[in-house]
Amino acid sequence: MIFDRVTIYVKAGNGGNGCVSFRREKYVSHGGPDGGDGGRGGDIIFRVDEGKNTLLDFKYRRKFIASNGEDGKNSRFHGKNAENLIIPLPPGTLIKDPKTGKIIKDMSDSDVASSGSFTLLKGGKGGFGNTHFATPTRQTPNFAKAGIKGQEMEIALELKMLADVGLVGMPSAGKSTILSVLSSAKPKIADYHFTTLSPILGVVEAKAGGYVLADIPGLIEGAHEGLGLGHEFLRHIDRCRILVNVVDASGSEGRDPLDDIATINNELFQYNPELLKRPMIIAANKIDMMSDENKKRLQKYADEKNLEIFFMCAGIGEGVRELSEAIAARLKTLPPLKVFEPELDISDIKDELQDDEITITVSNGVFDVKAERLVNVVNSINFSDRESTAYFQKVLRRAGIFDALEKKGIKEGDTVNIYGAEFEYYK
Ligand SMILES: Nc1nc2c(ncn2[C@@H]2O[C@H](COP(=O)(O)OP(=O)(O)OP(=O)(O)O)[C@@H](O)[C@H]2O)c(=O)[nH]1
Ligand SMILES: [Mg+2]
Repeated sequence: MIFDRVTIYVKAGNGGNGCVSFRREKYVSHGGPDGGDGGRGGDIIFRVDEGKNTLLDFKYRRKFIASNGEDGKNSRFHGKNAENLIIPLPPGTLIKDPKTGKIIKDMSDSDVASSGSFTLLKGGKGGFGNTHFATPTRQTPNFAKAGIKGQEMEIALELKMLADVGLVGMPSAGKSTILSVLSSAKPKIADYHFTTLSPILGVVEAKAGGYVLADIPGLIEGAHEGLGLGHEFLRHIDRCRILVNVVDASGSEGRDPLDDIATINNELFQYNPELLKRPMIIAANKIDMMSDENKKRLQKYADEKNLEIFFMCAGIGEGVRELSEAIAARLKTLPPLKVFEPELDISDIKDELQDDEITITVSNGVFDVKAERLVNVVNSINFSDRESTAYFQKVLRRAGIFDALEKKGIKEGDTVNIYGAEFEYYK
């Protein structure tokens, strides 16, 4: 079974911490601060790999965590920036928000085509070393900044193949046979239903131009309710510019070809009403066993609906090229493959990730503060150093923590706990 939808977890690397250090030189009793900055964390980057056609790589690996930047070192040595994590995706993959199903990025858009990749998450910046905190009045800054934590999120990947033309029809209508005549693809062909279990692409060279043809597993009435193989595979014709409705014109299985066409149209409609607006061509197959009556009825139907119809015996390749030339000629008049517009701005999601809430719970007279953004700060503070704690106070004030505490009714002398750092509250 094709593996074409998956949810994965990605996290950009954390920035390295800034370093606290002081120059130690012979004959210099009090060297200045020389702690270097932390390195940048790795980005999460997606790249299209033309050689892939499923999301199978993600079957057993669902977590992708970019490396962290290196911590700064003494002598002003900057910590090394981390390598970016590059994740290859098959062409035609959509990146979506798993919660809303909204599209964040279509990896087949012109943006990705020109730059070759899409950066989803930026690695965290490295923290400043204590060198940055020296001022004329603060000559021995005993603190440095921690690196910024890399952002993390879950994303859904969904493959929508890049096929110009999709073959749809009932099982055993001859879809795979047509693909095998027109391209070098080797789909399985047999006289039982659901021979084809996953969509197959073939490249077709016609005189009027080349195109990509997709063979989709057979649909039956009720496919949209999960009958047969279901209609899940129709996802792969979402981008198609032409649909070919392949029908067993002989009615060899006891069904009526016109009913079959209607059934397929209805299943397409159930999946996505938009699909019925796509240009459609009828491929009436198995004419070696077709009655004149059926030929007339099919021709009449096509005329009435203003559809092109091609009669063929795909089993021996007869009439298939004519269909192919008509497809190629028609494609020339149609707009290019559908590209999906983003429905969700990734920077909005990132803001949401950053703009975490401040929660304050009071128990036994202790005000417990939780806010994701403070974790980094708490880790970077040297609580035995007066200037470092003064800096901490400043950050808390700026982040609105003090205001939030006041609202909760804090009084001077009460105890505040922020991720294990405890202190008494004074204005
Ligand atoms: N008599 C006749 N049989 C044909 C013709 N074309 C294909 N067949 C046979 O019809 C059967 C089904 O063909 P496939 O190409 O596997 O049909 P499919 O539409 O891909 O079927 P699924 O993959 O099950 O949906 C096979 O046994 C073919 O040999 C034809 O023109 N005439
Ligand atoms: Mg088939």
